[in-house]
Amino acid sequence: MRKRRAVLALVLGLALVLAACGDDEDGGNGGNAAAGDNQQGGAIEGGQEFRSVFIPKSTDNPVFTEANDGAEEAAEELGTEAASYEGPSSAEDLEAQIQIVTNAATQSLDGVMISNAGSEGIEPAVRQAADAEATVVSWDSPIPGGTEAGESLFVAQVDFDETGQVMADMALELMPDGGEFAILSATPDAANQNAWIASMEEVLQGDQYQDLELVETVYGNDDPNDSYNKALALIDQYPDLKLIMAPTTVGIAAAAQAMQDEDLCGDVLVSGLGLPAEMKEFTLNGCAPKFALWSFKDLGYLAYYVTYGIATGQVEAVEGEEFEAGRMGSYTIESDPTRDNALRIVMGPFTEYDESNIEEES
Ligand code: RAM
Repeated sequence: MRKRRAVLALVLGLALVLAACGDDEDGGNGGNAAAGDNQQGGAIEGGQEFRSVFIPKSTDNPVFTEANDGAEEAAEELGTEAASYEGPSSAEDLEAQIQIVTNAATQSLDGVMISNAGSEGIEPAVRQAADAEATVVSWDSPIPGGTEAGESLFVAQVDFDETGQVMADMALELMPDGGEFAILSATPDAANQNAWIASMEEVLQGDQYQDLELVETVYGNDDPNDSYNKALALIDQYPDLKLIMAPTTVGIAAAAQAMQDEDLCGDVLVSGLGLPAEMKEFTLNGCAPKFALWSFKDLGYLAYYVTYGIATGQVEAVEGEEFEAGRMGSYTIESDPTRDNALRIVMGPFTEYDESNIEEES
């Protein structure tokens, strides 16, 4: 009897050593069942258990519903459980978002996919979720502290510096003779908008933009009424204002509506990042002749795919790694040039909209 126990202990010990070696090989990155199954560049395969939460900045914003539709499409394709869609009802309610991430940690979820509504405030909760073995992937708006804060990867919609360039170029095209313009942003500490604004301000230093004068940046908190009122306040305060640049789908639609209601379309133009379905009317009537965006549905699809891939050990989440995510094709993980100690993949592309394509795209 004693001897049999000793043999059993030896076998168990060996199994543990082998399991530990396996973990090392796959980088120890959140993997479970399928660790090491996937070769570099391989397609992420479905069928494994994956319990997750998909967290928008707020549930009252249609772009996030589109992203969640994409995540559901990915779940169906992979034959996995759809993520539960949970977010604050307002993008200003940072505490509610932090609470959802904290809950994910206590529920032992495999994946947390988040568009960070705030800035560093979310980091203790992200750390808690990562320590509880959840794979945390940000999409749309990243976790500032990156991998050190517990984020495995950021699924960037487009390159953040390119966003600044695109907005500066649209501003120049809309006011070729120069003049005053203002930025109407989302919440004051939204990680994505702040990075885009910083990059736009840098681009504006270039000689060709010297006649564009940025007078102020105001915040409508991704709330339609608040954004509408902030747009009205801008035109009151700056009678010579020629353009409102809104790097938020909520802000741009509200500002365009405000200019239309004030009969100011054409005098004060509106541009930025907008949802084609919400902007069509304003593009065709000249309130917002030009704006840009990417596909939120594709972004949600890709975020779900790669989070599942990391959580199941098929993707290690290391720099230089290539993988294939269903209908979105191949991506290579790279270090994020806009944050220290952070990894990203870039989805793209940007689509610019104007009267020539708005009808077919919306
Ligand atoms: C709003 C949100 C979102 C941003 C878009 C452009 O819907 O702030 O985070 O990506 O605008």
